[in-house]
Amino acid sequence: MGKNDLFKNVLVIGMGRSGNAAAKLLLSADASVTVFDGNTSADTGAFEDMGCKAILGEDALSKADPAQFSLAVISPGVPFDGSVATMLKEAGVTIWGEIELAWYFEKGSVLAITGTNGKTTTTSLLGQIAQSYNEHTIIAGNIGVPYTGMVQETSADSITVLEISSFQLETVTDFCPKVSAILNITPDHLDRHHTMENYIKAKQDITKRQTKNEFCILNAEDPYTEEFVKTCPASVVLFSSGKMPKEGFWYDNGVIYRVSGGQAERIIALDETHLLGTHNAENIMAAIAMADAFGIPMDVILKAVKQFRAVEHRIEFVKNVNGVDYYNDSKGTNPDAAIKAIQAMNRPTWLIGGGYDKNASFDEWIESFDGKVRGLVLLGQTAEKIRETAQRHGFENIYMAESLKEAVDICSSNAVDGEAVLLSPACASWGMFKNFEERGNMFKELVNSLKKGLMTLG
Ligand code: UMA
Repeated sequence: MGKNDLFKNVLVIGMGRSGNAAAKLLLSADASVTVFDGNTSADTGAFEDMGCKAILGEDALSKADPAQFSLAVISPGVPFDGSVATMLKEAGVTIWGEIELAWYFEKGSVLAITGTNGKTTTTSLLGQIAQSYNEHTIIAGNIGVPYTGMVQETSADSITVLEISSFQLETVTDFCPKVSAILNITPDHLDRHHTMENYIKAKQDITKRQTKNEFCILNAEDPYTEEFVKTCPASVVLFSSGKMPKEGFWYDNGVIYRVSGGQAERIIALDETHLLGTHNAENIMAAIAMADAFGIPMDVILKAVKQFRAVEHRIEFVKNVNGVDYYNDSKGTNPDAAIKAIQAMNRPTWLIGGGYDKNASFDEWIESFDGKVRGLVLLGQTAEKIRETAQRHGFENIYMAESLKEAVDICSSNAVDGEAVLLSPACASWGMFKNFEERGNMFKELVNSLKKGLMTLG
């Protein structure tokens, strides 16, 4: 089907950030656009003002004859095996995700990052490196800036640095980055992908169209990405924070090396950067490896790495109140990310956790407390499940909170000089907040309103 036919009558599924940007892009390509949302009370105003038709609710969609659509563009949060996608597939409608739609319009080079954790830090860091090399750099994707909203700014000489989630990778077909990276794979989003195999497959699909002319950066210490080395269609570059790889990048004892022909050459020490922890050394190696594979000179790369600062909502220091350090790790949306945050704490810590249930297991998270967590304050859908897990592991100092405000109050009235309070929920924010940013911003507001020498009052 040619572009004109494909874009004749497009259905955009989901009226969030992704759907909004996709609709605008399609309209600018003279498509006729209908937007759909499963929420029957979604606000259609902004879309209708743009010139889109709107359909709310699945009943209305089935009555609107789904077969009329030449293409559907599905938002990442809408399951690809859910009832709406199934209805469209059965009606013979081609379904693209926002990445595939944007790719259709891409004119420059794409560097794309996926993985369970570290995506946002690595994307931001690589974005900063690329920007220092080529001003015409765009940073987009799951990071919160829809790729479809930025792609029209691309040109033959531009670089697009993308953070891509497993949700977005479920729907890629032709998308082909020049350099990709899979940082790590640990259980996450199993409510959506159902099995670990499906989740791993989605992550690996970042390389679906790559050949040996393109590169894929893989973590040699992660069993799933290490296994993928054998079948990855792209030229692989490894990084490792354990055993030295024969070729690639290696982190050992505070120093990052470049390894070539079995010879390690020191390139930078972690304490020359503003980032902390082994997980960040891995993110730095991945960003350096990607930039290097793309052809950015090492001196340019290292200068940008030294300047880079941690991203918002990721073990972000908020404030010291009455001798207590408050950290916002709202982006710790799965147990593995939350474990990294606990490991990074160097004081006894009051931990705020819990949120949306993604069918995760919390055992390893609780085990990682390792005497460091003084009290656990739980909220959200998973609170009871986490409490049961913690008690099973013999952790008893647990408080239940109805709201984030109550959780902060419990922590501020218990934590003493020399301790820390960490919001690192190990769960998504959905259900109580729009997204992790809203949760993190509210935490920061609550912390910033704590008074020195006083507790907050209900
Ligand atoms: N909706 C339905 N049916 C459903 C589910 C949702 O109609 O079954 C509707 C909702 O009513 C809502 C709209 O879809 O109106 C929301 O769409 P969305 O959930 O795709 O959210 P967007 O605002 O479009 O944001 C999406 C990504 N969200 C998700 O993947 C859940 C954002 O990633 C991304 O930044 C943005 O596109 C731009 O690309 C956020 C995220 O939480 C940060 N990602 C997950 C993560 O990082 O763990 C994967």
